[in-house]
Amino acid sequence: MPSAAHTIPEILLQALRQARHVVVFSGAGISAESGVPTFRDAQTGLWSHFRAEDLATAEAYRQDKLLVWRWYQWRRQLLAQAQPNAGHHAIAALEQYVPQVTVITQNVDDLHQQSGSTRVLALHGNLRENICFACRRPGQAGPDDDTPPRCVHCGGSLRPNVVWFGEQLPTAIYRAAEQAAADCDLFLIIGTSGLVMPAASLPQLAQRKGATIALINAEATAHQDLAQHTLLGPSGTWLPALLA
Ligand code: BV8
Ligand code: ZN
Repeated sequence: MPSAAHTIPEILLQALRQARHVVVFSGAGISAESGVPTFRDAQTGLWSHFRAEDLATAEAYRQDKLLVWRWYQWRRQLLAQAQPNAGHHAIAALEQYVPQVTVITQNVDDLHQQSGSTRVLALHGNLRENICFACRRPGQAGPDDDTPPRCVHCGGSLRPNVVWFGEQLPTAIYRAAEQAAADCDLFLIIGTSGLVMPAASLPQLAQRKGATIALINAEATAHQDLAQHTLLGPSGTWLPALLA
């Protein structure tokens, strides 16, 4: 439970109470306490064992389909054990007393959706889904498929339905995210290093439009100078205290 050290500034609580539209912008940090490794945390970050450029790109898949496929299958196995944590649940509960809540997530783990949030804009896709590398139509794969199954429509190989580096974000989803950032009164940045574009430009858009910005993260990040409020520490502790 939150200790006295996790005292929320009264002015932030007031901004939350008065908010008509709250945006929650999340990254891998919000899922860390669910046991899903983040990308850049030194001790557990996936990238610390691999290089993003070697794995999360279409070029990497062309170069070494099995390596990339098996990395994603390994991540899906981790995800199969993961449950939403107190931070996800606090965000879902927000909908009971804020007229409009939009979750914009960079994560591909589906945990916001599983915790009950009803409006989730998944900018980078969904690790649980597969599409065909050639025709991009949906395809089915099982946890034991250690080679990418074939597309039933065109015979191409399946790939995870995520946005790789160098690939465009889904246009309608990103446009909805920009509209939410421009419309909201309160923009909460949760568990992201703020390095990946164009997602990391959304907080600036919210700030330009006059929203109150609050940041919750285990450590300082690039977005800190945008935030009126910075709460350093685990989101699984701060969010229940903020949204209780
Ligand atoms: C595009 C899906 C163009 C795949 C992901 C040079 C400069 C600027 C940009 C670029 C550049 N070179 C290339 C680019 C563009 C590139 C980019 O931004 N690169 C970065 C690395 C510099 N972007 C792209 O390629 C994007 N596409 O630009 O397309 C285009 C345009 C038109 C037509 C065609 C093409 C696509 C980007 C999407 C990439 N896909 N994911 C997969 O999952 O495998 S991004 C990946 O990183 C994840 O989605 C992840 O969410 C995301 C961001 O990372 P974070 O979520 O922030 O996670 P991270 O580990 O970094 O940080 C976690 C934080 O949490 C830490 O601060 C930690 O302290 C904190 N934390 C940890 N535990 C806790 C906690 N906080 C609170 N509580 C805790 N318990
Ligand atoms: Zn196909």
